[in-house]
This record gives sequence, C-alpha cells and structure tokens, in this order.
Amino acid sequence: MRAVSLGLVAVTLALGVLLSPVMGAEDHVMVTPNDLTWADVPSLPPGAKVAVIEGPLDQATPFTIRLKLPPDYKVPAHWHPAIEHVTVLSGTFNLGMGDKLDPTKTKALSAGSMAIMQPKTTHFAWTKEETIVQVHGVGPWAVNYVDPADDPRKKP
Ligand SMILES: [Cu+2]
Repeated sequence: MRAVSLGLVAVTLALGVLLSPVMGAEDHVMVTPNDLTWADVPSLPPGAKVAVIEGPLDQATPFTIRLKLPPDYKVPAHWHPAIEHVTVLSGTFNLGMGDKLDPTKTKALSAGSMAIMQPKTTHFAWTKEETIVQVHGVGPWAVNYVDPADDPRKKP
C-alpha cells in the first residue's frame, strides 16, 4: 500500500515537472494597440514597420504579427514557406497573385477584409494610404522574393 502511494506521488511529481513549461506565464496574451512595439522590417522594402505579438517567427510555432505600411508603398512579388493569413485592420491593402507586381491586377482589401495564401503562392501588394494588416500562421516564417534583386536584405 505504501509502495503504491509513493509510486503515485512520483508519477504526479513527474507530470508536474513535465507540464510546468506548458502552463507557464504565457498561458494567455492580451494586447491593446498601445502595447505594440514597432520595429523596422529587414525583409521588406524600407518604410514598413512590424510588431510581433506571438512568435518567434523562425520556429515551428504559431505566430501573429502586424505590419504598418506607409502610403504609396509596394511589396514586390514574393512567397512564403508557410500558409499566410492576412487581416486588414486599417487602410486599404491592394493584393494580387502572380510573379510580378502589377497594380492593375490587385483586389482592394478594405479594413475587415481577409486573404489566405497557401505556401509558395506568389503574391504582391501596394498601398495608397497608410495601411495596417495582421498576419498570422504557423512558422517557420520567411519572405522569399521571386526576383532576388527585389530583396532589400541583398541591397547595400
Ligand atoms: Cu506575403
């Protein structure tokens, strides 16, 4: 009887140790717009800002980011290794599918709109006014340009 009790205690302790990282401080996230910290985005042309809400993006874990794009901004044709969910929060996100940015082949996504792109789907976007979009998915995340010359990380 005593041996069984000790065994249960041992199992309980072992589970407690195993579960503790999952039940850690990050069991929920609540953010308001004022909580966000905006930073430059090396993978996008200059002028865009990113706020990471959930991540990290380079891991096989859910991520949520916001992108703030200035007026008259262009995102050249690119693709991602993971599914992309884009929700437009403010402004207008003009989004098109294909290997080359063509402003005549985009759909104007107003605030409240959403787009979903499967992995490796090539797409491009532009803005006329400041636009904020929220992107979420499951990492690892990356931005790969169709034309390597468009990649700002490869420019001096
Ligand atoms: Cu994209």
